[in-house]
Amino acid sequence: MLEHGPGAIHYPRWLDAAAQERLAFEIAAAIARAPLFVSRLPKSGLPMSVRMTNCGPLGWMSDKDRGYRYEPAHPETGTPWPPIPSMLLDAWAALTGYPKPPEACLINVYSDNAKMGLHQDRDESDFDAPILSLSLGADCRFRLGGQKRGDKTVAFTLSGGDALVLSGPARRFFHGVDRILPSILTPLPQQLAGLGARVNLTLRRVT
Ligand code: MD5
Ligand code: FE
Repeated sequence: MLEHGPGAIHYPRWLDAAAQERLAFEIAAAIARAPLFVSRLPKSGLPMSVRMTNCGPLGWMSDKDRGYRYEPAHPETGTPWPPIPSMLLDAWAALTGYPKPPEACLINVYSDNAKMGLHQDRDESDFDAPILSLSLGADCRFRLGGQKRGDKTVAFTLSGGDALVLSGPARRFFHGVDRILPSILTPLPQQLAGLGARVNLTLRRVT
């Protein structure tokens, strides 16, 4: 357990190899029901480099005209998002201790060259609930800043099986993924192989 900043707690290898495979199986089933799609930045319409989908009552997405938001259904199929797998609900309870269950689980799929620029998560009404991030597959260089864009940042590696809990001040910290690291040692479990190099699951309260 490592604290990278106030309220940013990193649990390296929180999921063992067998648990990573069970989770990969559940996520592959969710992707089969809710296909990966590409979100676009507001106004510019530029595509994000990650592909994504969601499970849970609400899912995060963005498009050119209406921007960042949560929606109850898939933007292309119009079907409600599939349920959050029980092992993720269990992980949320065990790691956050938060009394209410997560409402959204964003599934981000990174190819070798995908990244995510420094940003704050602020499309939720509930800023007091923690966020839980779980990673599968390739390592990434993760960057964590402070509550203001100009604050100093630290970088560390997130690996497959790692959990990161953001609560208190860290809930509002700027963060991003600088790059995916060579994945020879930690390929995605075979249930997800072929889709990309790294998968991140972000569980959140929204309302
Ligand atoms: C990822 N996803 O690795 C990350 C994991 C996103 C996103 O950032 O918005 O889809 S979520 C990590 C996170 C959330 C909120 C606060 C902090 C990290 N933090 O203070 O480090 O795909
Ligand atoms: Fe984020």
